[in-house]
Amino acid sequence: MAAKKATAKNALALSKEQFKDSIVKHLRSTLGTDEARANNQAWWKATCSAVNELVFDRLTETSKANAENDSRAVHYLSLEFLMGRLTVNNLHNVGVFDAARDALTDLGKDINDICDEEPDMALGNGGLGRLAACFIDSLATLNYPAVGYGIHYEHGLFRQEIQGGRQIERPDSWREYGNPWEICRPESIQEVPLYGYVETVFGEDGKMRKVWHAGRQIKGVPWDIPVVGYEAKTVNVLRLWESKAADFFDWDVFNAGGYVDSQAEKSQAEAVSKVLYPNDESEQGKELRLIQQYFFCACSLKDIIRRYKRNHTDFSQFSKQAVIQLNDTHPTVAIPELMRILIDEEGLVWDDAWKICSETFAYTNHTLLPEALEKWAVYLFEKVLPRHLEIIYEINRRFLEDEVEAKWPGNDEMKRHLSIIEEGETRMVRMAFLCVVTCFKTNGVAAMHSELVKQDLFPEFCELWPERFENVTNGVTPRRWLLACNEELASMYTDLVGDQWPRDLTLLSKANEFADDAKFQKKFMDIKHTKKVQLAKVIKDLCDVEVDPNAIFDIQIKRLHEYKRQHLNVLHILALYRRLLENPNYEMNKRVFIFGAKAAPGYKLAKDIIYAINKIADKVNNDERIQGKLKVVFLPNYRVTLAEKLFPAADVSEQISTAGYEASGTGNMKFALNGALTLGTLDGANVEIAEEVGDENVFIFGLNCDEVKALKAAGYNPWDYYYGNPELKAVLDWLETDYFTPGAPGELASIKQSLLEGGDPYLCLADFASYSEAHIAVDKMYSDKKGWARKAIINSASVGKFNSDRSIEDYVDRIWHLEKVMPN
Ligand code: Z15
Repeated sequence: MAAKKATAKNALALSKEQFKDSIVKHLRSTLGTDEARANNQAWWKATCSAVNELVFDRLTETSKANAENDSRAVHYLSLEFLMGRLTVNNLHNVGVFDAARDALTDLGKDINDICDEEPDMALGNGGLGRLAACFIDSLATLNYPAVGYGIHYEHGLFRQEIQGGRQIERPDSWREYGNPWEICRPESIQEVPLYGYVETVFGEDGKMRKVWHAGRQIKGVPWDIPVVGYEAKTVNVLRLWESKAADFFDWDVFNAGGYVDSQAEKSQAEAVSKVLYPNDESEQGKELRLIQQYFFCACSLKDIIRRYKRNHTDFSQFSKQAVIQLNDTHPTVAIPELMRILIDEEGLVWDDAWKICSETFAYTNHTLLPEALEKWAVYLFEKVLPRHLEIIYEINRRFLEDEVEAKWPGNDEMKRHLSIIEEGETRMVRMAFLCVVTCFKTNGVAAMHSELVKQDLFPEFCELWPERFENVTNGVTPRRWLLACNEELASMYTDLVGDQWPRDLTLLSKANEFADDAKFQKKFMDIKHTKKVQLAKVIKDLCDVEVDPNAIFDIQIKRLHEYKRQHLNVLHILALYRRLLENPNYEMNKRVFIFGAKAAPGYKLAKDIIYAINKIADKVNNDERIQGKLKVVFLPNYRVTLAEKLFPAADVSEQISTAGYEASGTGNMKFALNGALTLGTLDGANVEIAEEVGDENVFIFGLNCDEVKALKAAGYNPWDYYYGNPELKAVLDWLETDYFTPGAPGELASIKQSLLEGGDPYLCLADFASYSEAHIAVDKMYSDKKGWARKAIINSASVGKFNSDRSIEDYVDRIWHLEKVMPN
């Protein structure tokens, strides 16, 4: 089945014959091979080169249009962009997917095999990085002038192998054999100073100036990745900086006979963009991480200012032309860097520089977890960025002496409480405070999260400046997460509502009228079945486990974190397994529990949970007594490309974080869009999903956010639940035996320990009974085929709100205030 698309009316479209000619031409003249000798990798690159003839042309037209218009643009600064593969997406967005597929078929190649050659661009950890990727897709689709700025990591997120049930990290080398999508731009290289000291000098006018004498200089080399909007009118860029040794430094040392030293210098400089830090929600105190942050912020600001200066001679229009969005606090150092440039290099006075900064920067908060709220030791700042520390001190002094003093006169306790500098044994810079004090807007990523940002995280700042706080609920791009990953369902929707739904996802709501239509239900559920058959084959290949596509596919895919509670899922699986063993007639639909998750390499408990899932899977999957009613699968190396196969095949979407801890979630949206039913807590965007699809079409369980807070305040005691629920006690005790790890009792005990002696910080035991009941409701509902089909359809048809195009329009209306620019 092929998705019908707007190919015919797309002026850019290539015919099949033109595409064939172009691929063959590129095999020969770009790749130095031919049809007879080329391997699949060469075929893939030739296909990309054929598409790039269209893409690069649009890229140039877009940047010309923006330059001519002197357009206001958003600059999305993010340490992570989790792009995944680009080929299929770009083929769809340029409108030539069908032509490319047919051309390759004629040439004797299967487009799926060819596109499988592409490595994932995994320059991100999880939700935050994937959100950035969806946002730049939507910005291009909506024809907004935008640049994504990040780091050109040599190694993206590690590749996960499972050996003996345990996670092993292997380096990811996405560009090892060349990447046809990136363009090096040596003409836009920047230099970045680091370390050194600050000198105070007095000019002839008697005015004091600060001069930062850097101890070292590194070079930033920009690589541009084209970001192809749907139907390819706009092609924006993602500009990623690679660090290199500064030229002059090499030469100086080299000439002094220090060849070896210059090589050491070179490898230190190159270390900056070497590897993505693999922690999703915490990163403590690593100097190289601070340098990464500063490196890409400094390069990006210089780039933004260079472009601004082409059309302007002073900075009076700067904040009119440029808005800079900080994706979490990771790029916060851009704030003192812009202050430094304006004051020390451009000669502005403090007040003018401050006005520009506070009209230019906006900040998105993505978490309330205390361990994820960035703080940097003052001594590290002083060592790496001495001038920036001075500037932060001055920002803080003015904030405390002017604003806090005016609002809470004489209240020193309040000043300590709100200071950007946290006092203590090690003095720390609180990056989130610096953001809120500077930025004209601070936003959360789902309605509930944005309320908590105001009430729990920044209550006093909210009293000072209530108008600065916003919500923008997250979204996902329907091009990747429906059109490209589920062509069967995409095609069914195109037949139903026409070809505009990949822009306006609310058009899918038409399907609600057919939710009870037997023929429509059959078609919808047949597609679900097809996707389950496809996934079953992947599971067989990767895990050597046979699963029945008629079983309920119950999927939890996300980073491994205690607050996301994969271990709650595990406890329930053990309870089901135990019920089946105790009662061979226990009534239930066949169920396959599928996990995908990477653990941060240093996160011991997270890795223990992965081990437990794998050990339990071994036992359960090979236990003939339960007759295949229960299967457990841990898919190794979860990443965007695997996600694209999982969302379309899911019946149940596990969104089971402790209420109040998942800022939004975005996987929850991809599941619902592809017709899975959410089994979840009232957390993050689950709340809004339930609102859109109706409470009767989701399975909500557990404590809500207020109840979680109240229970914690009252003194939560997990032992009460342990002794109060015999089944829960039995499964926890099971973890201490050697049942799942024959001959090695205690290998899974750390999980039980964290839930009892460890205090169960995320209330797994408190929510267990409710979770278990919700699963029984899921099982009952699934037995009613028509009832389930109806709910699946309503879910898929009702989540138009979670299109990232809507998120971007919200950012534009509430924060960025951009105008669309249509390239020629
Ligand atoms: C990350 O992936 C998220 C928050 C963070 O603070 C960091 Cl460091 C990484 C996630 C949230 O956990 C998730 O709920 C949210 O949907 C996502 O960011 C995008 O906003």
